[in-house]
Amino acid sequence: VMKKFVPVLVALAAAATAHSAFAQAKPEDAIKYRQAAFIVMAKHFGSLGAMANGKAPYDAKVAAADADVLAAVATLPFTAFGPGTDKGAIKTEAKPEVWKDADKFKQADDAMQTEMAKLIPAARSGSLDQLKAAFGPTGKTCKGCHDDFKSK
Ligand code: ASC
Repeated sequence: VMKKFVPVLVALAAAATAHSAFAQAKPEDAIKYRQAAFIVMAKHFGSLGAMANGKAPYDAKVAAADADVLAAVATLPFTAFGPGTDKGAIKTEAKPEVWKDADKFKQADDAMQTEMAKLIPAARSGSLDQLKAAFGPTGKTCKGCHDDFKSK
């Protein structure tokens, strides 16, 4: 009887692993990937912040280019915090709470996505006032997640 179900189980397992880009990778591959995404995000988020805070001259083209990068890259790190990626051959600053409080971690990512969904059009709008209005709330979601889930 069990034999009959083996092919089904194999198919289900294949479907489940195909879901995550990192299912068959080493933990450090996922760690490197998410760190790389955060480095790129910090660069372009920082560029928007410098303009929003008057530390760099406002340049609508630069702001729009930053927005384009963030629109793609900000969606990526969450996918690389899968099970088993809490440690690996390279150091991670992710706290165990990422996996222990997985629902809360997902909420933290959702909060960032919600604010990014406002920041991105604001940064593309050509209006410094719109950029200023959207920047702070997005930065709060970065900080909120770091406070709970990133070791110092
Ligand atoms: C940045 C950056 C972060 C956030 C965070 C906001 O520019 O690199 O991680 O803002 O500092 O508090």
